[in-house]
Amino acid sequence: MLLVETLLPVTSFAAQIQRSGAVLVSANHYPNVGLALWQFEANKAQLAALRAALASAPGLSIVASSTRAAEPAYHAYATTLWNLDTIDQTTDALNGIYDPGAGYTGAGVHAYIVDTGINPDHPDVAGRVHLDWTAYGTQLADDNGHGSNVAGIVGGTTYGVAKLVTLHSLKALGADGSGTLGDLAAALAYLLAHLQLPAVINLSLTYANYDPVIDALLTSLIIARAVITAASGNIAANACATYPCVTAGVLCVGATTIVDQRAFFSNYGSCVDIWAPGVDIVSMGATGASTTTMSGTSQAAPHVAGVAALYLTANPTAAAPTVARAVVNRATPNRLDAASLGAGSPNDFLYAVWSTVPTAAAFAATLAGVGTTGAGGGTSSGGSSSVGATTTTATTTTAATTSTTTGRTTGPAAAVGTTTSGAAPVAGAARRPGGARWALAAGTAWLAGALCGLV
Ligand SMILES: [Ca+2]
Repeated sequence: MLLVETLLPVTSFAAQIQRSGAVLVSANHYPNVGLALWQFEANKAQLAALRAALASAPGLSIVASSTRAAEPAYHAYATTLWNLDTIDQTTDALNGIYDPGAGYTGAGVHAYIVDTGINPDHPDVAGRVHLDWTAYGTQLADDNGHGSNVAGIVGGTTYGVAKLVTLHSLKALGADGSGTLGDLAAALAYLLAHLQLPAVINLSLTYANYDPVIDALLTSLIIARAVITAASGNIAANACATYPCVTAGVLCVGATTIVDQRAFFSNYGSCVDIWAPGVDIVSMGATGASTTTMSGTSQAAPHVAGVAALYLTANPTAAAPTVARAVVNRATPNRLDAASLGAGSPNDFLYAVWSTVPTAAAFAATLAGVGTTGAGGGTSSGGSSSVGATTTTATTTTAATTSTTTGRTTGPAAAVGTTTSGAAPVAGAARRPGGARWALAAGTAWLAGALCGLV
């Protein structure tokens, strides 16, 4: 561990990190406890440049690990992402933490993303992506962005539900976000022959008519112990007419908003099994370290896939129907605005916690205090501005597809604000800067770092 004292105006930290060439992966500010934490990834040269630039600041620290981090003993992630924040609790009062519970990481679980491809180079997933199959010649990587956004929700280190899952891409959808039922069937047939367990399969796509071949393949995959999640569709209609969501054994997922209402575009009804966040979801983009913000039941389904992967972390030999039932049974009942859900819909919202939820004090205790002044009390200047969102966003507004083609189910963005800044503070947290405490999915030439301090 390296420790460097720093002194720069709080508001310049994010820019300073980016000027050094390092990749800023998150920024969190907890003004009522005087704590700010920026997480970044940098190579050695970038870290040296950052260290030099911050060389004269007391009360702030850079903590870096020169090796790929081992899985932390305990997982509680400070986050400004509302979608992650909300699924580890039973109300919509966000607390700035996503904590699926100790040991629940998705490590060892294979998550298959049948979509437009996955960006294998994004630092959020680098080293954990396998580009298994494509229906598009030599085009393996994501040429659309939809698949990367979806994959990041399942398993991104920053953006994801199951942060250590192994991701597999099956590119059945083209650059325009649509594909043929034949290509979907081919992808599923490939999966049936090459499935590695434990496994989840996410299908953020819909088609309008029953297809016996695809249904048979899905059933076979479920028997083979793959847990399958699918988007309920984005046409604000009864999901019982939406395939493959309606296929028996497939977890059919509807989309909700930050205020616990059905997203206006989300399909609904008795064929929906569970609800999950699906509006203004920030995740990784198709190129480099870019990010995208997308809305749709396409974004809701991978949250459920991630929670299933968390369950499989601890229950790797469970049958797929057992996992699906566990996920639905674990959901928070009657949390959502019932009037918004649509006729026949269950009122069950995804809950990601399979073990004890920690107290805020327990979370604070896991932070490694470094380079502080006034340990246990700290100093707080108060009134510092919070760091803005760590992402460059682009909202995708692709509508659902119909008829005989399959298509991604990212729908139009709703007019609901994001929570990428001003996250609720960690109540009762000690005034101590945090340390690096996440698993880094980058190569060995990279360092994980956290710039933190009292503000
Ligand atoms: Ca939370």
